[in-house]
Amino acid sequence: LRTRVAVVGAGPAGLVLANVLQQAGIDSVVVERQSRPYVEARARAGVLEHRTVEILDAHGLADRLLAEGGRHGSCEFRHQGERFSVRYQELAGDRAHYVYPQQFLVRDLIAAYLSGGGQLLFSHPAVALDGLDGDRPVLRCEPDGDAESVEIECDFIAGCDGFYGASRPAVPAGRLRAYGRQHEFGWLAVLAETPPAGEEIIYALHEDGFAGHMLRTPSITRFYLQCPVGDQPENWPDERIWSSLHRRLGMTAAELKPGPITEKNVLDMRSFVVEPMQYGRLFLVGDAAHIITPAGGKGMNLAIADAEELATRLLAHYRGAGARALDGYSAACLPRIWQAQEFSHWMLHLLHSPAADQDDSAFLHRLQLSRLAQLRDSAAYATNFSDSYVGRAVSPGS
Ligand code: RFL
Repeated sequence: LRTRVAVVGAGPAGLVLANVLQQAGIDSVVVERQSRPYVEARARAGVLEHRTVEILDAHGLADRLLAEGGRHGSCEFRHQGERFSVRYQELAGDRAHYVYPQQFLVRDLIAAYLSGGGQLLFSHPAVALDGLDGDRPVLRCEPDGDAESVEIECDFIAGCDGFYGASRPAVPAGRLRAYGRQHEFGWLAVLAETPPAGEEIIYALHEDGFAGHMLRTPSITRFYLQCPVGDQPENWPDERIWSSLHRRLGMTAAELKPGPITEKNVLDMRSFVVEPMQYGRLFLVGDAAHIITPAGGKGMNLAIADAEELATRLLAHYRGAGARALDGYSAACLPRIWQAQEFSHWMLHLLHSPAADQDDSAFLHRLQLSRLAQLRDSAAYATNFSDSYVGRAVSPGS
């Protein structure tokens, strides 16, 4: 096969990139390790920033999301019986979040790409990326089953294959610098068939640990429960999950009705960034280049922002702007990524109860309570939070 841009991975990053290129008449082939039903059912994120929706809408990719997604502009914090809301939409100049499950967006992006004539090879894991420092890189896939391997010769490879993909490891040792942190607590992520208990995302600080109530759809809710590092989902039978949620969120079973739990995973609470996000003709996009904890809901938004940045630069390159357009990709993305990392880290330490066996746990807990009080009492603090939480206002392409 031959194409101009080979895209590895059909997650939000790869699919936004492929759609934007296609609309500009630049051909691409997307290869995806998993099957179509699998990626269309993989429930992960659900919070889209204002700017992300602007990017999608500018490319005609937001119709369903705008019709079906909920618009949300305030969130609630709880601690020891006290509750207060931060109206971030008001504080951030009418920017709001849209709540729309990631798998729905992936489904919409796949449909748009295929209906435009795009080539998307499911169940085709990339296994080798060669010639990245030359003019004609080659991507090799080994399809599931007995099918023969596929080679795609291209101008550029976009590595949009997530943290555990094949792209980043294809860069020779010593060419990328990695910055990372493994956090000292875990999160049990739960997906349940129960309506949300109210219209706001709720962050509850509790001596047993943080609990989060996240919106997804009118009948499905995501919850997070802080747990020790290395904890296992088997330690969390459904009854324990519901009783912990009720206790930490300060809700009765009538307010938050237990329903079937469809997923429980202990998340790897890790932050990670590589610099630069390019090696030769390979560009790393989204989770392939950086991961962020779910605190603050930034991962999918960063992935889509990277994809848009790369698409804009590839377009400029094919319109004759020369190599400089592409060379600036990494430097253009990294400030936004570090800003999101800093926010997510701050949020993590706002939400988490320090482990009781930590020497300085009482001190850290006082800091946590001070952050919460400032968020409640200081308009300037809450405005700064809102600006970061809902994402900066930048028009697509600027
Ligand atoms: P993805 O979505 O992981 O897509 C990568 C795709 O690449 C495929 N792949 C390969 N394909 C071909 N060959 C190979 N060798 C391959 N290796 C992998 C994979 O099958 C997959 O289809 O990365 P992308 O596009 O960069 O998007 C990133 C987002 O998915 C991620 O940042 C978010 O889901 C993170 N995240 C959240 N982000 C938010 O913005 N808001 C949220 O509220 C939020 N909640 C979450 C989250 C992530 C979670 N988990 C489980 C990781 C909640 C959870 C529970």
